Amino acid sequence: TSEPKDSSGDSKSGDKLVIGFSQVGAESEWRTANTKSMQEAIKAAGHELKFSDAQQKQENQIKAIRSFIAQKVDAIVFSPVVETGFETVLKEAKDAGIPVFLSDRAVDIEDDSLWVTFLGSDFVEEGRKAAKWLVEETADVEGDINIVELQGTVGSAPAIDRKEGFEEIIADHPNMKIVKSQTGDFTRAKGKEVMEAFLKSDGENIDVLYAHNDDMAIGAIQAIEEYGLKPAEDITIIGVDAVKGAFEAMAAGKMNVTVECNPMFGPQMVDLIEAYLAGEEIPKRVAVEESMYTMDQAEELLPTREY
Ligand code: GYE
Repeated sequence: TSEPKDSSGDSKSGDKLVIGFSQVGAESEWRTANTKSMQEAIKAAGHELKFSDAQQKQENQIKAIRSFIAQKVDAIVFSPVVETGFETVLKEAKDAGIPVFLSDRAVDIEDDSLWVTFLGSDFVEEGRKAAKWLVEETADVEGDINIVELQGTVGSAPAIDRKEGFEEIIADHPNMKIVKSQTGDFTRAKGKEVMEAFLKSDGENIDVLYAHNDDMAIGAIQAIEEYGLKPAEDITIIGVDAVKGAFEAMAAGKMNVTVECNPMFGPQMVDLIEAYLAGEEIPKRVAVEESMYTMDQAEELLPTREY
């Protein structure tokens, strides 16, 4: 446990916490930046981190959480790979009196007493932003706009929500159609592979790629070039995350836009954990702040990007 904070918000006590962090994996640039942010923030605050990489597998996360419970950690930070199926293990943590802080991704569980708070982005809003950009960009286009979609990990909060937000906006534009949609599991390799299949079946009729993250967009850009088309010209490329790789692709004229999803919330998470353990009231939902960036801003902003 930690002592109350002073008015500056800094922890007065040197109390060292043991924090278990069950991370999703290392599937994307976003994820590695998020891991680094969390590791650095926990270290800087003088706490001990027990880190577990689940390699995008739910069973690994369940094992990791059980091991954190057995080790009697002070708090668990948990980034659930998918939304469902964690009820039992979260109940075990609650019964052991160990608070769970949801990081980045939400769970779809009715009993919200199983976690303290959810700190992460609004993925539905990110999907809306992507679609709104496309609506504006294609305002003058007559006729159908054929969109292919690379979804994130099946059953994950960002894949479900980014699809929902995007579809909500294009629903008002009957000329916009998602003609193909498949998961690329948030990785470059899978993004490339699935885009190759999309191109092979109907390459000349694809107008837009909406990728649920930049890594898949970057993999797809490679597939488009190998197929003999020009990314960002022949096919409009929309990504999410705003990682460096996207800024590089935009600066090279190969990607049109990326919606920001900020992974650098390690310090915010540490603050929440300390505040909670000091007896403060914590909101059930804490949002991360973010924006969006287009090709024309890429060169100027690239050197300033933290991830
Ligand atoms: O967008 C993607 C990563 O959960 C917000 O997971 C995160 C997503 C992120 O693999 O790149």
